[in-house]
Amino acid sequence: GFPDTPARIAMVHHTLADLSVDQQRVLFQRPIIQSDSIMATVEPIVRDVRTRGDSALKHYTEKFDKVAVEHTVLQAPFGPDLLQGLSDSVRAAIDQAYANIRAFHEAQLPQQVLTVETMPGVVCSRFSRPIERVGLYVPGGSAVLPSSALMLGVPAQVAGCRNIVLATPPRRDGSIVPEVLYAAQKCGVSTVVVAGGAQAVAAMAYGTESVPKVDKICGPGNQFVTAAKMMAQNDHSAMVAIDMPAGPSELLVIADKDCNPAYVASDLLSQAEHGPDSQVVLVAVDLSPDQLQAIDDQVHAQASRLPRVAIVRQSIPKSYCLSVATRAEAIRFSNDYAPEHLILHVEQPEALVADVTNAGSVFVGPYSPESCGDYASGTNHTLPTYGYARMYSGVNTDTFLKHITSQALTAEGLNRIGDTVMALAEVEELEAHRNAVAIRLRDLRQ
Ligand code: HSO
Ligand code: ZN
Repeated sequence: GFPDTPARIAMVHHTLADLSVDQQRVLFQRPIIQSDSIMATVEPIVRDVRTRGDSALKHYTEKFDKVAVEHTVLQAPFGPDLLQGLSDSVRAAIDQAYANIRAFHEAQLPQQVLTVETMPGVVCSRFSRPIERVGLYVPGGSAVLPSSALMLGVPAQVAGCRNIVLATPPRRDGSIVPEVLYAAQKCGVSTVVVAGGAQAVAAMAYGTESVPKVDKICGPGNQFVTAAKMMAQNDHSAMVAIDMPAGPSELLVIADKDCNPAYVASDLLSQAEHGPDSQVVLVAVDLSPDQLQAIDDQVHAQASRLPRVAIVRQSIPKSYCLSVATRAEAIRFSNDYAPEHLILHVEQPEALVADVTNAGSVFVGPYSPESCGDYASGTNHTLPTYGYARMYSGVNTDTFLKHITSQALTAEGLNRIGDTVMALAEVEELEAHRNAVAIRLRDLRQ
Protein backbone atom coordinates (compact mmCIF):
# COMPACT_ATOMS: atom_id res chain seq x y z
CA GLY A 1 0.00 0.00 0.00
CA PHE A 2 0.84 3.68 0.01
CA PRO A 3 2.97 4.86 2.92
CA ASP A 4 1.32 7.50 5.11
CA THR A 5 4.41 9.65 5.21
CA PRO A 6 6.15 10.07 1.87
CA ALA A 7 9.80 9.02 1.79
CA ARG A 8 12.28 11.49 3.18
CA ILE A 9 13.89 13.76 0.58
CA ALA A 10 17.58 13.45 1.35
CA MET A 11 21.01 13.82 -0.15
CA VAL A 12 23.63 11.09 0.00
CA HIS A 13 26.46 11.80 2.49
CA HIS A 14 30.17 11.27 1.91
CA THR A 15 33.28 12.22 3.86
CA LEU A 16 36.28 13.16 1.78
CA ALA A 17 38.77 11.53 4.15
CA ASP A 18 37.02 8.16 3.75
CA LEU A 19 37.15 8.14 -0.03
CA SER A 20 39.85 6.70 -2.26
CA VAL A 21 41.08 8.79 -5.17
CA ASP A 22 38.93 6.70 -7.52
CA GLN A 23 35.87 7.17 -5.35
CA GLN A 24 36.48 10.91 -5.33
CA ARG A 25 36.75 10.92 -9.09
CA VAL A 26 33.30 9.35 -9.34
CA LEU A 27 31.93 12.40 -7.54
CA PHE A 28 33.18 14.69 -10.31
CA GLN A 29 31.37 12.72 -12.97
CA ARG A 30 28.22 14.00 -14.56
CA PRO A 31 25.55 11.64 -15.87
CA ILE A 32 26.69 10.17 -19.18
CA ILE A 33 24.98 11.70 -22.19
CA GLN A 34 24.10 9.08 -24.81
CA SER A 35 25.36 11.27 -27.63
CA ASP A 36 25.13 8.61 -30.34
CA SER A 37 21.48 7.74 -29.89
CA ILE A 38 20.52 11.38 -29.50
CA MET A 39 22.46 12.32 -32.63
CA ALA A 40 20.67 9.51 -34.46
CA THR A 41 17.29 10.91 -33.40
CA VAL A 42 18.17 14.48 -34.26
CA GLU A 43 19.91 13.95 -37.59
CA PRO A 44 16.80 13.19 -39.70
CA ILE A 45 14.93 16.10 -38.10
CA VAL A 46 17.71 18.52 -38.96
CA ARG A 47 17.94 17.13 -42.49
CA ASP A 48 14.20 17.38 -42.97
CA VAL A 49 13.98 21.01 -41.84
CA ARG A 50 16.95 21.80 -44.00
CA THR A 51 15.35 20.35 -47.11
CA ARG A 52 11.64 21.00 -46.57
CA GLY A 53 11.82 24.25 -44.57
CA ASP A 54 8.64 25.60 -43.00
CA SER A 55 6.47 22.59 -43.72
CA ALA A 56 8.91 20.33 -41.85
CA LEU A 57 9.11 22.88 -39.03
CA LYS A 58 5.32 22.82 -38.70
CA HIS A 59 5.28 19.04 -38.86
CA TYR A 60 7.66 18.63 -35.92
CA THR A 61 5.89 21.31 -33.88
CA GLU A 62 2.71 19.33 -34.34
CA LYS A 63 4.47 16.07 -33.52
CA PHE A 64 6.45 17.18 -30.44
CA ASP A 65 4.60 20.22 -29.09
CA LYS A 66 1.18 18.91 -30.10
CA VAL A 67 0.09 22.10 -31.76
CA ALA A 68 -0.67 22.92 -35.37
CA VAL A 69 0.68 26.44 -35.75
CA GLU A 70 -0.63 28.71 -38.45
CA HIS A 71 2.49 30.86 -38.65
CA THR A 72 6.03 29.64 -38.03
CA VAL A 73 7.22 33.12 -37.04
CA LEU A 74 6.06 36.33 -35.39
CA GLN A 75 7.57 39.58 -36.59
CA ALA A 76 8.29 42.56 -34.33
CA PRO A 77 6.66 44.73 -33.12
CA PHE A 78 4.72 42.28 -31.01
CA GLY A 79 1.35 43.99 -30.63
CA PRO A 80 -0.69 44.47 -27.46
CA ASP A 81 -2.82 41.46 -28.42
CA LEU A 82 0.25 39.24 -28.08
CA LEU A 83 1.26 40.80 -24.76
CA GLN A 84 -2.16 40.31 -23.21
CA GLY A 85 -2.06 38.82 -19.75
CA LEU A 86 1.22 40.46 -18.82
CA SER A 87 0.68 41.99 -15.39
CA ASP A 88 2.09 45.36 -14.35
CA SER A 89 4.18 43.82 -11.60
CA VAL A 90 5.76 41.29 -13.97
CA ARG A 91 6.38 44.02 -16.50
CA ALA A 92 8.14 46.06 -13.80
CA ALA A 93 10.21 43.04 -12.77
CA ILE A 94 11.29 42.41 -16.35
CA ASP A 95 12.12 46.11 -16.69
CA GLN A 96 14.29 46.04 -13.57
CA ALA A 97 16.07 42.83 -14.57
CA TYR A 98 16.62 44.19 -18.08
CA ALA A 99 18.17 47.40 -16.71
CA ASN A 100 20.59 45.51 -14.46
CA ILE A 101 21.59 42.94 -17.08
CA ARG A 102 22.04 45.71 -19.59
CA ALA A 103 24.22 47.79 -17.27
CA PHE A 104 26.52 44.84 -16.56
CA HIS A 105 26.77 43.76 -20.20
CA GLU A 106 27.29 47.27 -21.53
CA ALA A 107 30.26 47.58 -19.20
CA GLN A 108 31.71 44.51 -20.94
CA LEU A 109 31.87 46.24 -24.32
CA PRO A 110 35.44 46.69 -25.50
CA GLN A 111 36.22 50.30 -24.72
CA GLN A 112 38.09 51.36 -27.82
CA VAL A 113 40.36 50.21 -30.57
CA LEU A 114 43.32 48.50 -28.98
CA THR A 115 46.58 49.61 -30.57
CA VAL A 116 50.17 48.47 -29.95
CA GLU A 117 53.25 49.64 -31.83
CA THR A 118 55.25 46.42 -31.53
CA MET A 119 58.29 47.95 -33.28
CA PRO A 120 58.76 51.50 -34.55
CA GLY A 121 56.57 51.73 -37.64
CA VAL A 122 54.78 48.42 -36.99
CA VAL A 123 51.33 49.20 -35.64
CA CYS A 124 48.97 46.36 -34.68
CA SER A 125 45.41 46.99 -33.62
CA ARG A 126 42.24 45.17 -32.72
CA PHE A 127 38.66 46.33 -33.02
CA SER A 128 35.36 44.57 -32.60
CA ARG A 129 32.26 44.17 -34.72
CA PRO A 130 28.98 42.51 -33.86
CA ILE A 131 28.05 39.15 -35.31
CA GLU A 132 25.35 40.29 -37.70
CA ARG A 133 22.65 37.66 -37.38
CA VAL A 134 22.17 35.67 -34.21
CA GLY A 135 19.68 33.03 -33.10
CA LEU A 136 18.65 32.76 -29.46
CA TYR A 137 17.12 29.56 -28.17
CA VAL A 138 14.73 29.95 -25.22
CA PRO A 139 13.59 26.58 -23.88
CA GLY A 140 9.96 25.84 -23.11
CA GLY A 141 9.20 22.55 -21.49
CA SER A 142 8.41 22.45 -17.81
CA ALA A 143 9.06 26.14 -17.10
CA VAL A 144 8.32 29.49 -18.77
CA LEU A 145 11.65 31.25 -19.21
CA PRO A 146 11.50 34.98 -19.95
CA SER A 147 14.73 35.26 -17.96
CA SER A 148 16.55 33.26 -20.62
CA ALA A 149 15.21 35.61 -23.29
CA LEU A 150 16.81 38.49 -21.36
CA MET A 151 20.08 36.66 -20.70
CA LEU A 152 20.55 36.06 -24.43
CA GLY A 153 18.79 39.09 -25.85
CA VAL A 154 20.47 41.79 -23.79
CA PRO A 155 24.09 40.93 -24.70
CA ALA A 156 23.11 40.50 -28.36
CA GLN A 157 21.45 43.91 -28.32
CA VAL A 158 24.32 45.56 -26.45
CA ALA A 159 26.83 44.03 -28.86
CA GLY A 160 24.91 45.62 -31.73
CA CYS A 161 23.76 42.51 -33.61
CA ARG A 162 21.71 43.66 -36.59
CA ASN A 163 19.27 40.80 -36.76
CA ILE A 164 18.22 38.98 -33.60
CA VAL A 165 16.05 35.88 -34.03
CA LEU A 166 14.58 34.12 -31.01
CA ALA A 167 13.12 30.61 -31.08
CA THR A 168 10.88 29.18 -28.39
CA PRO A 169 8.25 26.46 -28.44
CA PRO A 170 4.60 27.49 -28.46
CA ARG A 171 2.09 26.73 -25.75
CA ARG A 172 -0.69 24.24 -26.42
CA ASP A 173 -2.87 26.98 -27.87
CA GLY A 174 -0.13 27.91 -30.32
CA SER A 175 0.73 31.20 -28.61
CA ILE A 176 4.05 32.39 -27.22
CA VAL A 177 4.24 33.28 -23.53
CA PRO A 178 3.67 37.07 -23.32
CA GLU A 179 6.51 37.47 -20.79
CA VAL A 180 8.96 36.02 -23.32
CA LEU A 181 7.60 38.27 -26.07
CA TYR A 182 7.86 41.33 -23.87
CA ALA A 183 11.48 40.50 -23.01
CA ALA A 184 12.17 39.84 -26.70
CA GLN A 185 10.65 43.17 -27.64
CA LYS A 186 12.85 45.04 -25.17
CA CYS A 187 15.95 43.33 -26.55
CA GLY A 188 15.18 44.31 -30.12
CA VAL A 189 14.36 40.81 -31.36
CA SER A 190 13.06 41.09 -34.92
CA THR A 191 11.71 37.57 -35.48
CA VAL A 192 10.32 35.01 -33.04
CA VAL A 193 10.35 31.46 -34.36
CA VAL A 194 7.32 29.62 -33.00
CA ALA A 195 9.12 26.32 -32.56
CA GLY A 196 11.45 24.53 -30.20
CA GLY A 197 13.77 21.55 -30.14
CA ALA A 198 16.16 20.38 -32.83
CA GLN A 199 13.76 21.61 -35.51
CA ALA A 200 14.02 25.22 -34.31
CA VAL A 201 17.82 25.03 -34.20
CA ALA A 202 17.89 23.61 -37.73
CA ALA A 203 15.58 26.35 -38.99
CA MET A 204 17.90 29.06 -37.64
CA ALA A 205 21.06 27.28 -38.81
CA TYR A 206 19.93 26.80 -42.42
CA GLY A 207 17.09 29.27 -42.75
CA THR A 208 13.63 28.44 -44.09
CA GLU A 209 11.08 30.40 -46.13
CA SER A 210 10.08 32.29 -42.98
CA VAL A 211 13.07 31.91 -40.65
CA PRO A 212 16.18 33.96 -41.42
CA LYS A 213 19.43 32.02 -41.40
CA VAL A 214 21.73 33.14 -38.57
CA ASP A 215 25.51 33.14 -38.01
CA LYS A 216 25.54 31.97 -34.40
CA ILE A 217 23.06 30.09 -32.22
CA CYS A 218 23.13 30.60 -28.45
CA GLY A 219 21.13 29.43 -25.50
CA PRO A 220 20.40 26.49 -23.26
CA GLY A 221 18.28 23.54 -24.20
CA ASN A 222 17.71 19.85 -23.71
CA GLN A 223 19.88 17.11 -25.19
CA PHE A 224 18.15 17.30 -28.56
CA VAL A 225 18.67 21.04 -28.82
CA THR A 226 22.32 20.66 -27.85
CA ALA A 227 22.81 17.84 -30.35
CA ALA A 228 21.26 19.91 -33.13
CA LYS A 229 23.51 22.86 -32.28
CA MET A 230 26.62 20.66 -32.36
CA MET A 231 25.52 19.07 -35.64
CA ALA A 232 24.94 22.44 -37.28
CA GLN A 233 28.27 23.72 -36.03
CA ASN A 234 30.04 20.76 -37.62
CA ASP A 235 28.33 21.22 -40.97
CA HIS A 236 30.31 23.58 -43.20
CA SER A 237 27.30 24.22 -45.37
CA ALA A 238 25.41 25.60 -42.37
CA MET A 239 28.29 28.00 -41.61
CA VAL A 240 27.09 28.64 -38.09
CA ALA A 241 28.72 28.89 -34.65
CA ILE A 242 27.31 27.97 -31.25
CA ASP A 243 27.94 29.33 -27.77
CA MET A 244 28.87 26.16 -25.87
CA PRO A 245 27.80 22.58 -25.25
CA ALA A 246 25.07 22.38 -22.60
CA GLY A 247 24.18 19.83 -19.97
CA PRO A 248 21.84 19.76 -16.96
CA SER A 249 22.07 22.73 -14.62
CA GLU A 250 24.41 22.49 -11.60
CA LEU A 251 25.12 24.10 -8.26
CA LEU A 252 27.90 23.55 -5.76
CA VAL A 253 27.56 25.20 -2.36
CA ILE A 254 30.51 25.48 0.02
CA ALA A 255 29.18 25.99 3.55
CA ASP A 256 31.05 26.30 6.83
CA LYS A 257 30.15 26.61 10.52
CA ASP A 258 28.95 30.15 9.89
CA CYS A 259 26.21 29.03 7.52
CA ASN A 260 22.46 29.30 7.91
CA PRO A 261 21.08 25.77 7.28
CA ALA A 262 17.78 27.09 5.97
CA TYR A 263 19.54 29.31 3.44
CA VAL A 264 21.81 26.48 2.32
CA ALA A 265 18.84 24.16 1.80
CA SER A 266 16.91 26.83 -0.09
CA ASP A 267 19.78 27.30 -2.53
CA LEU A 268 20.22 23.58 -3.11
CA LEU A 269 16.51 23.23 -3.82
CA SER A 270 16.42 26.20 -6.17
CA GLN A 271 18.74 24.29 -8.46
CA ALA A 272 17.20 20.89 -7.78
CA GLU A 273 13.78 22.05 -8.97
CA HIS A 274 15.04 22.71 -12.50
CA GLY A 275 14.84 19.10 -13.56
CA PRO A 276 15.22 15.48 -12.50
CA ASP A 277 18.82 15.49 -13.72
CA SER A 278 19.87 18.76 -12.00
CA GLN A 279 23.20 18.36 -10.23
CA VAL A 280 23.38 19.65 -6.67
CA VAL A 281 26.45 19.35 -4.44
CA LEU A 282 27.01 20.58 -0.91
CA VAL A 283 30.60 20.74 0.32
CA ALA A 284 30.44 21.02 4.10
CA VAL A 285 33.55 22.44 5.76
CA ASP A 286 33.99 21.02 9.25
CA LEU A 287 30.27 21.03 10.07
CA SER A 288 29.10 19.33 13.25
CA PRO A 289 26.68 16.38 13.01
CA ASP A 290 24.00 18.73 14.36
CA GLN A 291 24.58 21.25 11.62
CA LEU A 292 24.51 18.57 8.93
CA GLN A 293 21.30 17.29 10.43
CA ALA A 294 19.84 20.79 10.44
CA ILE A 295 20.56 21.17 6.72
CA ASP A 296 19.05 17.74 5.98
CA ASP A 297 15.94 18.64 7.95
CA GLN A 298 15.60 21.91 6.09
CA VAL A 299 16.03 20.20 2.73
CA HIS A 300 13.25 17.77 3.52
CA ALA A 301 10.92 20.34 5.06
CA GLN A 302 11.33 22.97 2.36
CA ALA A 303 11.25 20.42 -0.46
CA SER A 304 8.01 18.92 0.78
CA ARG A 305 6.29 22.29 0.40
CA LEU A 306 7.43 22.93 -3.18
CA PRO A 307 5.01 22.72 -6.10
CA ARG A 308 7.76 20.93 -8.01
CA VAL A 309 8.39 18.41 -5.24
CA ALA A 310 8.05 15.56 -7.74
CA ILE A 311 11.11 16.83 -9.63
CA VAL A 312 13.05 17.49 -6.43
CA ARG A 313 12.32 13.94 -5.27
CA GLN A 314 14.28 12.73 -8.26
CA SER A 315 17.14 15.22 -8.25
CA ILE A 316 17.93 15.49 -4.53
CA PRO A 317 18.62 11.77 -3.94
CA LYS A 318 21.10 11.88 -6.86
CA SER A 319 22.90 14.81 -5.27
CA TYR A 320 25.29 14.59 -2.38
CA CYS A 321 26.86 16.29 0.60
CA LEU A 322 30.62 15.93 0.92
CA SER A 323 32.16 16.65 4.33
CA VAL A 324 35.67 18.06 4.23
CA ALA A 325 37.96 19.31 7.00
CA THR A 326 39.23 22.60 5.58
CA ARG A 327 38.36 25.46 3.26
CA ALA A 328 41.35 24.55 1.14
CA GLU A 329 40.00 21.04 0.60
CA ALA A 330 36.60 22.47 -0.25
CA ILE A 331 37.84 24.84 -2.88
CA ARG A 332 40.15 22.21 -4.37
CA PHE A 333 37.20 19.86 -4.75
CA SER A 334 35.06 22.60 -6.27
CA ASN A 335 37.76 23.52 -8.76
CA ASP A 336 38.08 19.88 -9.80
CA TYR A 337 34.30 19.61 -10.18
CA ALA A 338 34.09 22.92 -12.12
CA PRO A 339 30.48 23.77 -11.26
CA GLU A 340 28.20 25.93 -13.33
CA HIS A 341 27.24 27.87 -10.19
CA LEU A 342 29.33 28.14 -7.02
CA ILE A 343 27.91 29.58 -3.81
CA LEU A 344 30.39 30.53 -1.07
CA HIS A 345 28.33 30.40 2.08
CA VAL A 346 31.30 30.80 4.40
CA GLU A 347 33.07 33.18 6.70
CA GLN A 348 35.07 35.77 4.75
CA PRO A 349 33.81 34.54 1.41
CA GLU A 350 35.68 37.17 -0.62
CA ALA A 351 38.97 35.66 0.45
CA LEU A 352 37.91 32.35 -1.08
CA VAL A 353 37.04 33.92 -4.43
CA ALA A 354 40.75 34.38 -5.08
CA ASP A 355 41.19 30.61 -5.04
CA VAL A 356 38.41 29.84 -7.52
CA THR A 357 39.90 28.51 -10.75
CA ASN A 358 36.94 26.76 -12.39
CA ALA A 359 33.30 27.91 -12.13
CA GLY A 360 30.68 29.46 -14.39
CA SER A 361 29.51 32.10 -11.91
CA VAL A 362 30.24 32.68 -8.21
CA PHE A 363 27.78 33.81 -5.53
CA VAL A 364 29.56 35.40 -2.62
CA GLY A 365 28.22 35.29 0.93
CA PRO A 366 24.91 34.46 2.62
CA TYR A 367 22.88 37.15 0.88
CA SER A 368 23.75 36.16 -2.68
CA PRO A 369 21.41 33.32 -3.59
CA GLU A 370 21.74 31.89 -7.08
CA SER A 371 18.22 33.09 -7.82
CA CYS A 372 19.46 36.68 -8.02
CA GLY A 373 21.91 35.79 -10.77
CA ASP A 374 19.31 33.61 -12.46
CA TYR A 375 16.99 36.57 -12.87
CA ALA A 376 18.00 40.07 -12.14
CA SER A 377 21.30 41.09 -10.55
CA GLY A 378 23.03 41.66 -13.89
CA THR A 379 25.25 38.60 -14.45
CA ASN A 380 24.32 36.08 -17.11
CA HIS A 381 22.69 32.76 -16.32
CA THR A 382 23.69 31.01 -19.55
CA LEU A 383 26.72 29.27 -18.12
CA PRO A 384 28.97 26.29 -18.86
CA THR A 385 27.81 23.01 -17.33
CA TYR A 386 29.07 19.43 -17.34
CA GLY A 387 32.59 20.49 -16.33
CA TYR A 388 33.00 22.78 -19.34
CA ALA A 389 33.59 25.64 -16.88
CA ARG A 390 37.21 24.47 -17.12
CA MET A 391 37.53 26.02 -20.57
CA TYR A 392 34.35 27.93 -21.46
CA SER A 393 32.95 31.24 -20.24
CA GLY A 394 29.26 31.87 -19.82
CA VAL A 395 27.39 33.93 -22.39
CA ASN A 396 28.56 37.54 -22.25
CA THR A 397 28.78 40.55 -24.54
CA ASP A 398 31.83 39.07 -26.28
CA THR A 399 29.74 36.03 -27.26
CA PHE A 400 28.08 38.27 -29.85
CA LEU A 401 31.20 40.04 -31.10
CA LYS A 402 34.14 39.24 -33.30
CA HIS A 403 37.53 40.81 -32.76
CA ILE A 404 39.20 41.90 -35.94
CA THR A 405 42.90 42.65 -35.98
CA SER A 406 44.67 44.99 -38.35
CA GLN A 407 48.15 46.26 -39.01
CA ALA A 408 49.77 49.16 -40.74
CA LEU A 409 53.50 49.27 -41.41
CA THR A 410 55.44 52.28 -42.53
CA ALA A 411 58.44 51.99 -44.83
CA GLU A 412 60.61 52.26 -41.74
CA GLY A 413 58.61 49.53 -40.06
CA LEU A 414 58.94 47.19 -43.01
CA ASN A 415 62.65 47.91 -43.18
CA ARG A 416 63.01 46.95 -39.51
CA ILE A 417 60.94 43.78 -39.56
CA GLY A 418 61.68 42.60 -43.11
CA ASP A 419 64.72 40.45 -42.42
CA THR A 420 62.92 38.58 -39.67
CA VAL A 421 59.99 37.79 -41.94
CA MET A 422 62.27 36.70 -44.77
CA ALA A 423 64.29 34.47 -42.48
CA LEU A 424 61.19 32.68 -41.27
CA ALA A 425 59.79 32.38 -44.80
CA GLU A 426 63.04 30.75 -45.82
CA VAL A 427 62.78 28.24 -42.99
CA GLU A 428 59.31 27.36 -44.17
CA GLU A 429 60.49 27.31 -47.78
CA LEU A 430 57.71 29.65 -48.80
CA GLU A 431 59.50 31.72 -51.40
CA ALA A 432 56.52 33.83 -52.44
CA HIS A 433 56.18 34.95 -48.84
CA ARG A 434 59.84 35.96 -48.72
CA ASN A 435 59.55 37.69 -52.05
CA ALA A 436 56.58 39.87 -50.98
CA VAL A 437 58.95 41.48 -48.50
CA ALA A 438 62.09 41.34 -50.63
CA ILE A 439 60.48 43.12 -53.58
CA ARG A 440 59.68 46.08 -51.35
CA LEU A 441 62.96 46.10 -49.45
CA ARG A 442 64.85 46.27 -52.75
CA ASP A 443 63.14 49.61 -53.40
CA LEU A 444 63.62 50.84 -49.85
CA ARG A 445 67.26 49.85 -49.51
CA GLN A 446 68.65 50.90 -52.89
N1 HSO B 1 19.56 28.29 -13.04
C1 HSO B 1 19.27 28.22 -14.45
C2 HSO B 1 18.73 29.52 -15.00
C3 HSO B 1 17.33 29.84 -14.60
N2 HSO B 1 16.85 29.78 -13.35
C4 HSO B 1 16.31 30.31 -15.35
C5 HSO B 1 15.60 30.19 -13.33
N3 HSO B 1 15.26 30.51 -14.56
C6 HSO B 1 20.52 27.81 -15.21
O1 HSO B 1 21.59 28.60 -14.95
ZN1 ZN C 1 17.75 28.57 -11.86
